[in-house]
Amino acid sequence: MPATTRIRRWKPLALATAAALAGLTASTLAAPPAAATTTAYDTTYYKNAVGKTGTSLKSSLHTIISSQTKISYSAVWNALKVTDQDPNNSNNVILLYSGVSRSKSLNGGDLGDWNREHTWAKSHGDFGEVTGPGTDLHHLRPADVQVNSIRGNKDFDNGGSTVSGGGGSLTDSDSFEPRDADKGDVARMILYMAVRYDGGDGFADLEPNEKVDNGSAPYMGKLSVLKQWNEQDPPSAFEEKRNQAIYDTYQHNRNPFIDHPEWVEAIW
Ligand SMILES: [Ca+2]
Ligand SMILES: [Ca+2]
Repeated sequence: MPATTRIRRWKPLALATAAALAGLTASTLAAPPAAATTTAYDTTYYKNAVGKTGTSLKSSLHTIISSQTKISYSAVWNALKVTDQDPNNSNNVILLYSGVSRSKSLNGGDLGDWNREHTWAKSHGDFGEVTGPGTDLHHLRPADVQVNSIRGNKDFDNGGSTVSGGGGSLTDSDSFEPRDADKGDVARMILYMAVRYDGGDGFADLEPNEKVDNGSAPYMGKLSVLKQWNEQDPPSAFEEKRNQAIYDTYQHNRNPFIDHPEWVEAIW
């Protein structure tokens, strides 16, 4: 499989500089759209989606990514040991929210263990742990048992007090803010779930909204904050590698927002 190559077609800064040299003022320039990216999959996997926007893009992506292999909840343990392996220590996984590197063998439910975090909280739409959204690796990450418990089923938003052992993550009574390095990852996982699950397969239609008290409704907030986080924390090599591993080895589908983060703005 070819590695995903991210090529910026043009850079807003370079354009602004060129415009300044040409004697134009910045105010004469239209605000540039999020930089378009091209990937090795645009002429194959994403062929029917490229060039579309809005509900048409969302619908095309839903069809594309819904063709997938599904794995059981018990198989998720070993998959995460591969997808989330510490690039500097093959005995460990990197934990979401805290960024801690922890032994793969410490998977479990006790204090000091890591477990399987449903970034889209499984109670939001009540999909549980049966094969389906509850076992979809694109939003499952290893997390510290205690930090996972603090996050619980809260929606995502900015603000709160420091989460103990949370790597800089914050929380208050109704929301959770991941550490900066995980903000974009969380946004892209949530929005993947919204596109992938549209009410078929016997599961709820998952969608983002602007609330932080969604409870068991099949919604996750806050969309405006998730969009900011997607811009603020672009896809990292770690995130791209895990997307590739899920595609190559486990589910054979991709998270379009890791390949094309600008598609977040194109849809929402
Ligand atoms: Ca990140
Ligand atoms: Ca949906």
